[in-house]
Amino acid sequence: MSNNVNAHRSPYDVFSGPNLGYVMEMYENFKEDPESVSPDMAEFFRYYGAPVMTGTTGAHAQAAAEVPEGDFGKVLAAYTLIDAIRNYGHLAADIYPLKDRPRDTTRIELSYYGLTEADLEKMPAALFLQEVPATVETGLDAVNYLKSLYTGKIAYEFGHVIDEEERKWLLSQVETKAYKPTFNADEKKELLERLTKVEGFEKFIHRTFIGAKRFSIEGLDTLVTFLEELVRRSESDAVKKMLIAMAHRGRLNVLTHILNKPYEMMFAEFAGVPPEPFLPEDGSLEVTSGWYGDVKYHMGALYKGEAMDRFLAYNPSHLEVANPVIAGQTRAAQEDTSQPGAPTRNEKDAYAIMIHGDAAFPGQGIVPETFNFSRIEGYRTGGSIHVIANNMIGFTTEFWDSRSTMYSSDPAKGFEVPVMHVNADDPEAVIESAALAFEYRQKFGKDIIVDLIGYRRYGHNEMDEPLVTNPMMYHLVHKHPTVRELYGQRLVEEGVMTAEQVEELDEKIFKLMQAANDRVKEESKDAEPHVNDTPAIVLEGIEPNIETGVERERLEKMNEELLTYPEDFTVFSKLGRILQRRELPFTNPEKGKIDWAHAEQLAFGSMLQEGKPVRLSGEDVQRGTFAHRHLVLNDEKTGKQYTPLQHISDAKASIVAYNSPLTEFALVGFEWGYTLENKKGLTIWEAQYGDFANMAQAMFDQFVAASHSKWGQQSGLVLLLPHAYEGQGPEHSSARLERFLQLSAENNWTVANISSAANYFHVLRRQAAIVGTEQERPLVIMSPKSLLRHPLVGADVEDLTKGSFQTVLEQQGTGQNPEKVEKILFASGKMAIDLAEQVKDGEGFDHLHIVRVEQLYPFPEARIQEIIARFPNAKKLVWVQEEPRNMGSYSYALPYLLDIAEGRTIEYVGRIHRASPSEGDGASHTKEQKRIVADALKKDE
Ligand SMILES: Cc1ncc(C[n+]2csc(CCOP(=O)(O)OP(=O)(O)O)c2C)c(N)n1
Repeated sequence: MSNNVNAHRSPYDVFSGPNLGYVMEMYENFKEDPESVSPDMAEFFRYYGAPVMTGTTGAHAQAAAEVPEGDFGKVLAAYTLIDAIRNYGHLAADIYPLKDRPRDTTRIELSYYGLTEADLEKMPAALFLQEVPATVETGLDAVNYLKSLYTGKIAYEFGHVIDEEERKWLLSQVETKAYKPTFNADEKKELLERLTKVEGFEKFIHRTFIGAKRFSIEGLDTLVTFLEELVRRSESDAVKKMLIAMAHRGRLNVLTHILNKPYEMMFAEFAGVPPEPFLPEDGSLEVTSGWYGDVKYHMGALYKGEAMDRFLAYNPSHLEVANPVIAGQTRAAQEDTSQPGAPTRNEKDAYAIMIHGDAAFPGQGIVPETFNFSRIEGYRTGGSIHVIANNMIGFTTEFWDSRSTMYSSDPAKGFEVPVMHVNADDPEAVIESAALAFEYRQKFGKDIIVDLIGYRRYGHNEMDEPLVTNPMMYHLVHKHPTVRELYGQRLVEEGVMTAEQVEELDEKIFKLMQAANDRVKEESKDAEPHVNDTPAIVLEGIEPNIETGVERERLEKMNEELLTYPEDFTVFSKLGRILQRRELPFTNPEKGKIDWAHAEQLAFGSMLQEGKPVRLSGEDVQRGTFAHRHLVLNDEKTGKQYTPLQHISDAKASIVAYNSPLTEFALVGFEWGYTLENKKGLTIWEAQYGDFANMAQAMFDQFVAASHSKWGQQSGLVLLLPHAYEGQGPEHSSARLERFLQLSAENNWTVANISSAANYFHVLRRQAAIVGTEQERPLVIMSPKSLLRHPLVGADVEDLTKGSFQTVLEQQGTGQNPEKVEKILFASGKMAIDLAEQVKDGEGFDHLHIVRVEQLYPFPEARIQEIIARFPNAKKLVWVQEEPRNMGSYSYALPYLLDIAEGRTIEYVGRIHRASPSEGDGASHTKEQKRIVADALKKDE
């Protein structure tokens, strides 16, 4: 049968001539008085609206001619029934392995529409199906045929897919049974063997490592079958990389059977001996691990297949958070960033598979956040395949306490994502659903969901007794045969295998596992447990003084190019004038300095010329929250965009800035994922205001701060978090610097609060220099607001042509008479500039010196020691900050100050302990800020 079923044509197509005239007359009557027509007809008109006069020729018209006069109401009812089967068949489908949910057939009963079998037998099947299978002759056959498709082991929900072409395609695939497996005996035996391995692996661990947590897949064994089918199809469709995000459940099985992590490695992990000796010698498997490590069901792997790579993302226990990470990583895998301009992309090269939990999917907000990326230019990946590993329970919580929707998948419907609910006990149906999901993704480049419905054979983990909390479900589970047993029985019934052969297969697989475990025991006899020392390279930190200056000629030429626009491009005139001032630092330095955004653009441009791409993403980043950046310009007349940095000469890499959706949590995850795959340049996330970074806290805790130590995953992600006390109230003041400092250890990242545009230029370039090297680590910048254009912050061209990032700067003007200095102030970022504004050239401030701590972590202890050694009479070290005492950097810096104080006293100047980061009104802020500056600068009596 062809794929040409016209599943959604208008029911009016079947009427022509006098029949159509009759229907129209009835419709007119209905409009005047709905009760003047029969109830079924009234419902039909309500549903389909006014009759339309299209499709009155060809097959339908001929078929219509065969409808006996006077049966219009019945035909209309039959149409409504057919439509209902397609739309509501899922309610009656056989998708629950435990059969503990009623199958609702109400809306697909003939009687519901006033129809009898005899009525339908009088109608030709061609009325309802364009391509009629040989066995289908009458309308009744057509109804039964469609019922068999829509109420079987796969239930389809396509009604919410608005795109007509897509919906037609989906229905036609179902109605032509396009992907129904037609396995021969050998293929069936092979499938049973694979299912036996999936089950055997879990059983073997259960018996051998008693009491070990493994978050068994059992009850959803065919999740592996599903992935196997995706692998098969992807490989034959020239996909280069498949990237999977999943949580704990079933992960070990997926690692083993999809990522090809050897049984020996898995058993070694359970036995607590090093798994590395069992890595395949052919180099096909890459498993990284940090020095501190993580539990085995959080570890990922990369399998480098001959045809395609398969990657399983490392994940923390936080459910669903790996989804945006894998989306970002997939995006990077699809992109080529090695050419000037914007990156180019091939969405067929790589795709993401996201495996969700049925409780987590509707419960976690990061799920819709990630779905929202799926069709947005800067974040799309051409469709992810989603699987809800639906075991009908979350920990001990049953579905009615987990969600307000009927299906776990329902929240995705707003994104028009087609949904299939599949009975996980039927491996062939599972394969069919995987095939349809893959082909849909490849054809339409959009997301699709398979809600794989099974059960959980044990408690949340294998030590839990689920009968305590979920007795009704578990009475059923305990009686329920396994997928392998069911499929084995089916093959016996079909005569493909004997019961003995099924049994032998089970024993064969058990022996396979046994042999693997024996090898582990034998070869690990003398193995030492892991030593958890931080590697020396990590402890060494970033090599000091990486030279990051750029020749003046290069900067000057680039600057000119950045201010040259295509002839047919009109920059908004006021902005054009503002940008033109960027000429001054080069032509008339007395009149203008290089401000923050200007320094940033010159840094970006220089990176592009060095082959280092830049991706900037965040809310309103093209212009910049504070209207400072203008990396992307908009033509005042046409609205066309122009990105000058995409057009500079000698560029060898791409640059792009995407205004992001109003999302933080998933977005940080996305950009983080991007950095794992693209190791060439800078990937930057900028928060609108730093306080919104709060929304992504779990990403910082679980990934950005800790991934190197846990999983051996390095990233050079840059976070720009506007932070400074400028009277904007409790939220828009603080990026919660203290949280980043609290997470700082083992050189896991750099945390900076910079007070000079030149130093910003150099830190960006230093960051670009370490990406992709062993020194790679994230960079967290408390970025400025009012400082963006502050004259004391601006740079001269010469500041960019030489030197390197300075972890510490000394305030010009102070400390000129070392003998006279009584106290040394330490401040960062805007606080340092507030002090600088007062001390000016230092006159009247001989009693103090100011040290700007530009890099807070790693704390530049040695540099600071060198500085304070120059001031023999300084008896006091004063930490000055804007934030309350329990926030900001004071608590973090205090132990370092104590270390270097050598008898000097340590003083704190800043806001007192507060529950909220800052006062709410501008006047109080100004007063408090003045008080802090005055306290810090005063000469002690
Ligand atoms: C964000 C988050 N909240 C809570 C938990 C604790 N937790 C672990 S598993 C689980 C139940 C998950 O249920 P479901 O999504 O159905 O997946 P299943 O474990 O049943 O496969 C919970 C609440 C967690 N891991 N992550």
